[in-house]
Amino acid sequence: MPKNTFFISTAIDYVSGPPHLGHLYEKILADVIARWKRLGGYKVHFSTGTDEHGLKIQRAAEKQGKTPKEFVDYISRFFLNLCKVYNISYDDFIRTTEKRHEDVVKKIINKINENGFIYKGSYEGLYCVECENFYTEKDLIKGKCPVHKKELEIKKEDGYFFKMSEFQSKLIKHIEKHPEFILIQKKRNEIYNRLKIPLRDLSITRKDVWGLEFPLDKNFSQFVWVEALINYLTTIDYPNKKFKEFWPGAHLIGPDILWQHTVIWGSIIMSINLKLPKVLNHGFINLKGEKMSKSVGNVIDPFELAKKYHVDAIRYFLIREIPFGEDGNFSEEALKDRLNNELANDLGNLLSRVLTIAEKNFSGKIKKNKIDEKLISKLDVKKIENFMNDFKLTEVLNEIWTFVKSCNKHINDEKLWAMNPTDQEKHLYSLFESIRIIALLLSPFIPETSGKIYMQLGTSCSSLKEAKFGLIEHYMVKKGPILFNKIK
Ligand code: ME8
Repeated sequence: MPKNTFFISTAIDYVSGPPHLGHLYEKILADVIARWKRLGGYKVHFSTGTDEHGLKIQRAAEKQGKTPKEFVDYISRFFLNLCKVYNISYDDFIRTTEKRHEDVVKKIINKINENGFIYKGSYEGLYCVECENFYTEKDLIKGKCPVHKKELEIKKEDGYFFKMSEFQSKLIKHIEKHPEFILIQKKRNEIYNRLKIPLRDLSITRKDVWGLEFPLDKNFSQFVWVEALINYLTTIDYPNKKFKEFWPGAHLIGPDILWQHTVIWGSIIMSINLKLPKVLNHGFINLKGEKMSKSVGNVIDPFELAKKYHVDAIRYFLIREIPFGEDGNFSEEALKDRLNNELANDLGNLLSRVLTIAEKNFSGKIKKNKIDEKLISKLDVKKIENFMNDFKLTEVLNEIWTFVKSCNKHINDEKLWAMNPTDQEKHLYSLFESIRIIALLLSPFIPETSGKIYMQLGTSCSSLKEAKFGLIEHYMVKKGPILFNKIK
């Protein structure tokens, strides 16, 4: 990716049913990263969207008595709406049933073919419809799909194949030379070890399945995975200006589709001589220890959750609770705890205490003063930036929170409320500067709340360069509604 541009994508979600909290989690992670990069002055392209072809969708539509297109139009809207409700700042919401996608897919398949990596043949294997993937006996757990724990179907396919086997050693070398290709080391090792087993060619066509027509033979539709992965090129308008500006990007995805994004996508990308992207692999959200998924049926509905809790509290909770790359549990009890103790008490009270004194004793006007070095030494912006560069989002929040607590402790230790007005004003200036910078650093995570804080401070920030103390000449503050209501 050229300097100063940043392309981040989420997976495109299957529209076999409405979104659950796992889908939301991924979008929030990507949103935080995209917002942070924008604050850092990057030109960002952030894509998300829906994956609308394949047998799984076809069967879900049949169940509802709808045509596949009617069905995907209906379900895709839930995903779009999810982005609106949760303030996901995407630049492009891509649907694989769009014409622009079909056009790019055609170009890519033709290019792979011209480069000599497609042939006609036949294949029989064990197929998981949920994964839209063939498995070998070795992959199975107790004879069932390793991801969905469901029986597999035997499928015989005549069709076209992609010579993926040719890329095995290149992929191994790439991982060795560029470990950052797969962010999380444990999962990187898993892929690396799986690549020691001979890599089979990939069947890339299907018969009588809802999908895009295969450009080389209209008797076939395309295997959904290959077509879906190409969305990452469609969204940046391959092969035009935007593509040149933004490729290669960073694909944010969950653990179940790491193989597809590293081995399948990696091979496709190599077959058309492009630079490989990076894969940012997060963990699963579990419910009572089990992966939340549509097929298991143990899902949390993010729309229902947003009716009960502030959207920013949900965004904050998911990132603070689950370190990037690890699996984590969701529970409403834990969400309430963080909402009440951290957002309402630590952050909300900090703002409200300082504003109360400023309004009572200074009518909200606080002029520039010497910065309290002891207080600001508790915030290490560089450390936060480094964490962010390594996608250690939980650590970023931990670090910011240590500073929020330090500000509260400072008020208590100094007995701010009981000081003489001259000293009080000095401390208030440092505290408002601290809160402004806290709001700035938190804005990718809880954007609506940062906006509310800025309003009450009578100022706002739009760049990480403003994370410096002593920038504001004077404050004219005004207390507003409290940031977070506690929930019993
Ligand atoms: O796999 N916790 O779509 P999908 C965290 N269409 N993330 C989760 C999750 C959970 N419980 N459940 C799902 C697909 N995800 C394909 C992708 S991309 C070219 C095609 C994540 O709807 C999952 O890991 O099953 C994936 O990254 C995304 O949600 C979409 O999953």
